[in-house]
Amino acid sequence: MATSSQSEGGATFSAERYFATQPPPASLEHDVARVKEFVQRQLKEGRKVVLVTSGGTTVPLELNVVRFLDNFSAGTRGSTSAEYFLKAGYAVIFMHRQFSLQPFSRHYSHSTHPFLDFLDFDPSEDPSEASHIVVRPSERTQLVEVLTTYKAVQRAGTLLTLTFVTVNDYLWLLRAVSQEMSLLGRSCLYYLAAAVSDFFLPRQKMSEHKIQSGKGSLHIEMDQVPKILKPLVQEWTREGYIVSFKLETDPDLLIPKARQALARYGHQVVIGNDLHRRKFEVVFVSPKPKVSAGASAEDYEESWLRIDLAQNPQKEIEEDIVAELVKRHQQWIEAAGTQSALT
Ligand code: PAZ
Repeated sequence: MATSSQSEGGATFSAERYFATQPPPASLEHDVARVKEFVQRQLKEGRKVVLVTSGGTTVPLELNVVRFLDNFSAGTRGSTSAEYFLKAGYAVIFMHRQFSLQPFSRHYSHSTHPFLDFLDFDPSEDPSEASHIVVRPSERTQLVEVLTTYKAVQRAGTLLTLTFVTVNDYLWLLRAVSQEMSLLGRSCLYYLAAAVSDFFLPRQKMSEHKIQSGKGSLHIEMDQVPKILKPLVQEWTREGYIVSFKLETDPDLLIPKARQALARYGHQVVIGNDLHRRKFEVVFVSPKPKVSAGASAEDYEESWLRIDLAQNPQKEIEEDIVAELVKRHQQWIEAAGTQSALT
């Protein structure tokens, strides 16, 4: 949401100040109880757990909200990746924007593949009296595959879904979930693919009622959302393997911004993606082994991941992203084991 007329200054909230002044969402306690139970079960069953965040956050402009700013994400990256993590044996906490794409049901999105289009009346019956509805033959193979995995995941209890709408819901939920997940130590992975607003309107500055027109142009000054990766890495989940995403529209900014994030927050990987190339190209940026605080550009390494959609239009880049992260996460767990054996 940065604009070319952005001014310097304006309030920057620290995470502490943010949580001391902005109210938690009403559903937080209930969500935390579900996460606690889920984490305990996965601990008992010895599974790794990944938190996938997905979809965009809104920034309401009024307390009785009529208008809001939004972020573009459809939730494709997050929902697709969640399926590949489940396939790789992870339990998944899928924290997503309400009504954005979800694992499994994403294959039947109302806009690209509406479910009414793959159902038919039984051809042997009169449609006006039909008692059976059938799936069109051309849709059956995919439906059986999706349904089989979906049912298996339900039986195994390895998918927990949480929803957010506003950036405030997102921040409170992320803090609470990461604090619960910290019990898992190095077995937890964070895959932060949601498109989160950088700016917000504090509750104290919001108009109670719908902003009225008729008084000329509207000027809104927003404050900066706290840089939440900092407390996430340094306080809430010190042992988690943290992967953040960086979206840019200027390709020249992608790698410098990814390195800057790693230098600032000290987490494990930034995956950079360009808005228009994100379905077939991403870049993994990570510290070279043994980089300490105050690192310079030479201390980071990049590896590009590309797929050829012309050759294979069904291929999903998330399959390769997840495979690479599963490998890196395992190496990181093993490296910690080696370090503690050496000390
Ligand atoms: O949800 P989607 O598939 O349409 O988009 C995914 C994405 C571009 C939002 C994600 O890959 C990403 O980069 N998230 C972080 C965005 C950011 O820089 O805040």
